[in-house]
Amino acid sequence: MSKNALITGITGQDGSYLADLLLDKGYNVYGLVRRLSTPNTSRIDHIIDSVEMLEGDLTDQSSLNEAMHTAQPDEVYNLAAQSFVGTSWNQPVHTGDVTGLGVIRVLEATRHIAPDAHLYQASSSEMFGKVQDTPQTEQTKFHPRSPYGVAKVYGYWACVNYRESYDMHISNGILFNHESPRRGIEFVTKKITNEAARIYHGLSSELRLGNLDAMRDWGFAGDYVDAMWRMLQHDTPDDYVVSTGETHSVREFVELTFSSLGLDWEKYVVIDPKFVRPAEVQLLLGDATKARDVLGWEPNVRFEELVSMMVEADVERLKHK
Ligand code: NAP
Ligand code: G4F
Repeated sequence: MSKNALITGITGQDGSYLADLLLDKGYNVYGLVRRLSTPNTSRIDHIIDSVEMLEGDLTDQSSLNEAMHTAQPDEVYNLAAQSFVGTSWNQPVHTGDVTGLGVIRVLEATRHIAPDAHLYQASSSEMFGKVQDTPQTEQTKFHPRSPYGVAKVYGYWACVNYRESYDMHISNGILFNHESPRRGIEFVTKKITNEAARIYHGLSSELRLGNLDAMRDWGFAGDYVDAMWRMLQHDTPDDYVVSTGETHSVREFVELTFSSLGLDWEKYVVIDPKFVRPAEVQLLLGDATKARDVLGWEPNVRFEELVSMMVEADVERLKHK
């Protein structure tokens, strides 16, 4: 019989790739969507008739309980969050409510209504923040550097606590940055490829950025949702770093993007203090040995391929503008 999966955050980048993956595997997929004045389903329009949408919000316990009752999930993927680090300084209380306390609400709904479900929590390498070891592993101490990072640490420990308190099958994926053509426009990779494609088509003349020296371990979202699924198939729940093991600066991302379009980035990029953060995560580099050894997971897409995939998608999308 087909399994039921409930995905919170199905309209986001990862939710859309995960829904693709689970439908391919024959799951019945339920997606939690919040009420917006204009529906925001562009990333899942291609599968909209194959998923069941349930209205709900991570700040509203009763809607989560209701969604859990309807979906009767075998697997719960908690991907919903206020996920943009920059915004978390402007909206720290909202970020804490959704990204932190929201996890407890999902855990409570699962504990009372689907206690045998396997649950995935979207934890983040932002928890390492001011890194204490390099590369970062499951043993590296957390030192978050933003209200978002702080909220993710709360969510992480809430999951460990529910696993230990109630013997529930709960796993944290400590995912490093992962990108794709479906990435939100405010994140630096998509901002760069989108604006470079606009410059290439003569639609724009500059790209305003903050700290070009920040280093990130960037992977492909399509590879990372497979790691989420593998965690929930394992007999025992656990916590795993998911990363490529390569790190690159924002500057390198910019250079590669512009050079692939035959453009000199230095003519277009303007440093704007508005995009410099109050506290920065300078270096992220993950060691995913445990995920490889225990789950058999490996990333397929590497940095150069990721950049060209995103550039090509944006050039094509903007071709007729
Ligand atoms: P995303 O594209 O920003 O998607 C976030 C999703 O959460 C969207 O579907 C959004 O709905 C939903 N959401 C926001 N607030 C909500 C609320 N109050 N109630 C219900 N749903 C709400 O993020 P992503 O890149 O797919 O990331 C997925 C998860 O992984 C997030 O938890 C993120 O923090 C975490 N993570 C991401 C990365 C990464 O590099 N991508 C790395 C580590 C961890 P709307 O469409 O209505 O806005
Ligand atoms: O693309 P970003 O906004 O991603 P960030 O802050 O690393 O967070 C992402 O990855 C986390 C995993 O580590 C997730 F948990 C989180 O949800 C999100 O998906 O910024 C990347 C780097 C930062 O150092 C930032 O300061 O790029 C730098 N940057 C420089 N100029 C910029 C800009 N970032 C943005 N968004 N916009 C700029 O103009």
